[in-house]
Amino acid sequence: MSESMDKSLLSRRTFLKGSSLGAVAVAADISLPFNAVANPLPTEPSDNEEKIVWSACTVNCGSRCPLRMHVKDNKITYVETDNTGTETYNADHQVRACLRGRSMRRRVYNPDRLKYPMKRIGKRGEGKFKRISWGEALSEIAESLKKNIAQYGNESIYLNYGTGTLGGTMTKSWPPGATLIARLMNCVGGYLNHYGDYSTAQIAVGLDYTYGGGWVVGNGMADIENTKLIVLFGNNPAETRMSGGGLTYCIQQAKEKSNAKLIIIDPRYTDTGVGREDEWIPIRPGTDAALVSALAYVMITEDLIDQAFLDKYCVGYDEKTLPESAPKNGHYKAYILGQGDDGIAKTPEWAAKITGIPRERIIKLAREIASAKPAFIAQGWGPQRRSNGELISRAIAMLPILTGNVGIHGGNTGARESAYAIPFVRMPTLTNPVQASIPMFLWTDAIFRAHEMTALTDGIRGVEKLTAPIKVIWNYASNCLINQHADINRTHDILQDESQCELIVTIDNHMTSTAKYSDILLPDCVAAEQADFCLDAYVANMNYVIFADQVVAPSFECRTLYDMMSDLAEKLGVKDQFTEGRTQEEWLRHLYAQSRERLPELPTFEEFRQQGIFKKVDPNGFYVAYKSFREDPQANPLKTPSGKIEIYSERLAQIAAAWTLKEDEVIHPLPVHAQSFEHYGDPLMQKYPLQMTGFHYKARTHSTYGNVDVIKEANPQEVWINPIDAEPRDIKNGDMIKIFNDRGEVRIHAKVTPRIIPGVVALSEGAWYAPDNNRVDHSGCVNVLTTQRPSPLAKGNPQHSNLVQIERV
Ligand SMILES: Nc1nc2c(c(=O)[nH]1)N[C@H]1C(S)=C(S)[C@@H](COP(=O)(O)OP(=O)(O)OC[C@H]3O[C@@H](n4cnc5c(=O)[nH]c(N)nc54)[C@H](O)[C@@H]3O)O[C@H]1N2
Ligand SMILES: Nc1nc2c(c(=O)[nH]1)N[C@H]1C(S)=C(S)[C@@H](COP(=O)(O)OP(=O)(O)OC[C@H]3O[C@@H](n4cnc5c(=O)[nH]c(N)nc54)[C@H](O)[C@@H]3O)O[C@H]1N2
Ligand code: SF4
Ligand SMILES: [Mo]
Repeated sequence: MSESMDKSLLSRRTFLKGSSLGAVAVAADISLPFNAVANPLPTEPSDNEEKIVWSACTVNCGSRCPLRMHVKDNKITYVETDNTGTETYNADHQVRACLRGRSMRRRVYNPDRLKYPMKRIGKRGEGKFKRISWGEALSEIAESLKKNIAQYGNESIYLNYGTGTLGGTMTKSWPPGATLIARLMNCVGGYLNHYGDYSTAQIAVGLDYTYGGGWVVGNGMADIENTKLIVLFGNNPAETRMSGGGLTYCIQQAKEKSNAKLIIIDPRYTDTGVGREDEWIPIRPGTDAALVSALAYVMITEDLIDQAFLDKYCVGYDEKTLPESAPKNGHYKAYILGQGDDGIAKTPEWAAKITGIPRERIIKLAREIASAKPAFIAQGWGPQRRSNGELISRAIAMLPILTGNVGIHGGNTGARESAYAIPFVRMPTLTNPVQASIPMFLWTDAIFRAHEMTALTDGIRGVEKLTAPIKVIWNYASNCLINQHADINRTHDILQDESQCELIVTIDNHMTSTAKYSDILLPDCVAAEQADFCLDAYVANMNYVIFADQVVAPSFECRTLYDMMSDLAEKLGVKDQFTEGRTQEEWLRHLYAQSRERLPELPTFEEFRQQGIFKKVDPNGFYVAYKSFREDPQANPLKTPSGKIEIYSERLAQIAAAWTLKEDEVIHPLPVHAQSFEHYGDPLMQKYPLQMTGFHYKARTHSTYGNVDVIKEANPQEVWINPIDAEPRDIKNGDMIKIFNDRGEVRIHAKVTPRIIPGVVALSEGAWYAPDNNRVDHSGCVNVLTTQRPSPLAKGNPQHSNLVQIERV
């Protein structure tokens, strides 16, 4: 096994050791060389007694972790994590930060820190700025807002996607409507909204047609205590839910009780495996729906399906429940058996050629899934971040549906596991008078072709068509202008034209690639430089809120978002409306008082400040999605048009008929297997024969922590390639290679490993874009290679669907 796998095993073992938390923090942080930046502006009297103050890591990794910061002389000297609670996973277990959070000092005192407000003097992307005063920066923004609102209307003001401080309350950075920027824009007429996100665009839309009601939930992960079999499709909690509040610990603990088998279906052998799994089934990316279809074929032909469940709770499995509007043999059973339109029986032989999984293994898996009662089948969001992702998300959900595992303990819906949420009160952000909303992924297009974007062509919602281009972009806690958005070279060209989008304002802590493309930079306080509440972790059965207090005074001229927005509100003549006369601390007290009305067991504000973390176990026990529907479908119908699980969706049949689609784009009323662009079997494979998939990496949260030296060293950025693909290319482990397609080129080291299926390479997202003069990236930034073409139904980001070639340099 490869070196980095050993490393990950090692760090996990250390991570789980209960008594050595302090030692871990030392190993991760203190004992390594460290150059702190002097803080020139202490606003509090220096205190040479060491104190411990609770702070938090508020990034968007799905976890939220408490950080107990040791502080002396207004300097963070040492970072620990939660020291309260027990070891028990279904009680108040410790919420232990991962190594990224424990390295927080290196983000706070990073040479990349933005220090002063700045204004661009070079071209966008060049990174040339001059220092200006806060007064100048805010005046310039106010003038541009007024001018563009007068000329184009508020639809020309856009709040870009950004999740750098998703866990905050005052500092919350997404969804746009939950931010302080939205609150201010709503005081002056509103802004262009977006729907969908980079995380779940396809599944959010796709599964809604199956189960209805918007976002589709799964059973809580702790409920696997009640299951016999766990099947994870592209779901990697060990890397994507890393903290002690997260799910890896829960899987271990719950599995010990249930003794359930764990099968992982993923193109990569993930860290969720590493010995914990019973079997890893490597699959070609984008082919999960073909696998599911063949599993269904075996289940149907061997009479292993739950016919009673399908008859009672579902629409469109067979003739009996097929809606009248559907064509003859338009049902799922006919599709699987080859009696539908395409006339192809979805046999294991058929699927073996598409998925790369041997026929015998498919047959065995079908029998295993059908005979395990109950089975917990869940998908992560890797399988759906694709050009056919809507279909794939719905197809995976067919397995629990065919086997009657929905709505029961130990079962699941096929969605990702859900988390228990604490009813904490949020910052009110007022109402947005602008109705228009764009698919998040299409913001670049809304800069230059807004006039042709309609509901039917581009999925515009709220209005029939857009009436104004994007003229001003607010970019708060976001690296999505460049690093995290697809097809960087295309975006670069769009942003070069300063007559199109006139003003880009970035509010960040660090000089990121996105910051370099901005016109005005506003330096924000980090979490440790202000007080806030941190919440909304993806957890098992216990959730928590962290009092993330101010630990040190703001660095340099950094200000809190609340203060900068308050001053801008004054310039726009809406200060009273924006602040309602409160400071940030007064807002926190106000929101907390409201939260205590909902949750009387919360301690007083002062007690909470001392205590740092408030934990609560789900009082209703293990969460079972759609339990009441299962118990009584008449009394508790689903929110689909039929009130049932829609295997055949009439709404999708209508959309498929009405929308303008290209030849390789499929919208289908059934969860069928269909290849789409940049997939296995695409004719483009003659030129670019390797499928390149992405993944979310333990080294970073997206791009955040990407500039922390020690973490980077421990988890190098490299492209995974199987020895079978490396050998004919004369590539050895550690060689410098180039990855390229028509969109760009990346140079990076190869990790030659059997942990990836042949024909596929994997590059983690989030490395800091580092182009040379020929636009060749030298960091391994995957978005140089990803496509901006949206998926057909959700108009979402297919950032894991890419065809490339690799050569040794
Ligand atoms: N190819 C490819 N691209 C992807 C993905 C993929 O799988 N493949 N994943 C996508 C997904 S799911 C997501 S969610 C996005 C995430 O993309 P982003 O939301 O852009 O997330 P980050 O890269 O973490 O960048 C967040 C920014 O916030 C800043 N930040 C951190 N803390 C603070 C703070 O306290 N205040 C301020 N003002 N700024 C702060 C960081 O410095 C960073 O610049 O990326 C997407 N991009
Ligand atoms: N450490 C860390 N944790 C994170 C993040 C981070 O950047 N770093 N980001 C957070 C955010 S915002 C999000 S949205 C989530 C993302 O969570 P996910 O979207 O679930 O994460 P990914 O790593 O993109 O994909 C999960 C797995 O799917 C696999 N996969 C890819 N394509 C396919 C396929 O076609 N079929 C199958 N069966 N498997 C496939 C990948 O190899 C990967 O192991 O993670 C969150 N957690
Ligand atoms: S990166 Fe995520 S898991 Fe790690 S400390 Fe921060 S919130 Fe916790
Ligand atoms: Mo995400």
